[in-house]
Amino acid sequence: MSSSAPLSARVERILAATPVHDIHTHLYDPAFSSLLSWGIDEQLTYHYLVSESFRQMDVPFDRFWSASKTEQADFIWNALFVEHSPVSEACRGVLTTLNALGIEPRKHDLASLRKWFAAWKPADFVERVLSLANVASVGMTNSPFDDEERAYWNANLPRDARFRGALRIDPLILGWTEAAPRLRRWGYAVGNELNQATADEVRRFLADYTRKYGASYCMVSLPPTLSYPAAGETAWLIDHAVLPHCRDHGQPFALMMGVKRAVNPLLRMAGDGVGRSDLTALQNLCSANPANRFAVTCLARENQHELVVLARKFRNLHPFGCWWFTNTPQLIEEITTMRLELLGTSFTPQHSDARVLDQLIYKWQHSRALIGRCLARKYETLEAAGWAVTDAEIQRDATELLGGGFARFCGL
Ligand code: FIX
Ligand code: ZN
Repeated sequence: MSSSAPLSARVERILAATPVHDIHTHLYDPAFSSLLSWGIDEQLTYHYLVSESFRQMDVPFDRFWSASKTEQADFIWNALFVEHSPVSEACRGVLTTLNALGIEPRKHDLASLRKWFAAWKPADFVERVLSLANVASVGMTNSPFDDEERAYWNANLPRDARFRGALRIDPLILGWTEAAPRLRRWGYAVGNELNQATADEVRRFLADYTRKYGASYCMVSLPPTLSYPAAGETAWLIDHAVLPHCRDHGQPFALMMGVKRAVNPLLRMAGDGVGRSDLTALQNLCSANPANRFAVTCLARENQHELVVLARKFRNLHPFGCWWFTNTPQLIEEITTMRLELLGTSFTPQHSDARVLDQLIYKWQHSRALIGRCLARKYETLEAAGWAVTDAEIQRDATELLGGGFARFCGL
């Protein structure tokens, strides 16, 4: 396609051809076999679909949770695809994924879809998905507090370098009372009191797991009630352990702000909600710790504008992603356009948050198209002002937005 082709087509083509470095997912290196989810039943029982399905079926919670995964997938397929039109973003995602895999979903029932997936060898399926999604690397979520995952790390399996480590520390800084005895069991001499000796041991723990994971950043998800500075364990641990650790290791601290865990526990993992954060806490973090870098995504739509304005003020702040309830076409367009208009290209528009390997296909197909549309509209306004963008410039920007900018922010 020549540079005389319509701008929107050039942008679409370049974005589609640019490999993405997906900075945050819940996927695992294929060597961690029992932890890597894929296939139609996993897609259908994704927690986004679980919460939607309960609105459309009257299956009691206990009945659903005591069912096998196959039966749960049957319930969800019937409720969301057979008895109602699958217009939600998460439902549409299943169809985009199947379609890209060459399957016409209306010509199949679940039994034949299961057969189709069962014919794949996991390693081949990984290659197929990464290639269809044009994903170059996958940021994992690695938690030292996950026993099943820890066992894999301790087994020192040969690693696939495309699956990149990220140190996840929610239980450490949000649940110190339960975390401290676990650290002690693992050989870190943390006391009950928060003092320098305990901080040093927490830092040793963070350093050990950073090395084990080859982590390029350290991450936490936070409730909307976070305040900083503040009395209490969370702010103390951030100040005395996490931020010094990040400075020592040249790592950003990634914050996912605004999740209200277990708003409805009957929904289990699908039961988390959203709340508006007070971003004064983030402003204080950025301004009090200029030698630290913060990569931040906010779950509440109401926090998006303030996040972008803060990023204009603090160059140690890098907004990323349209997370979870904001990963919908309308909000991606709104948020990405706002970020482009206030930050240029100095942010990372999207991460997939995929939990099922197959989802990389739809999450990136949908997001690439939307990011491309927002970008093309901006370039059109530049052309109107006499600044015609070249393909090389579009390529530079696409590389930056699809992970290049974040890699630099991480010091890679
Ligand atoms: O905290 C997180 O990393 C969230 O992304 C998850 O907790 C959440 O369940 C999710 O998958 C959202 O997309
Ligand atoms: Zn996540």
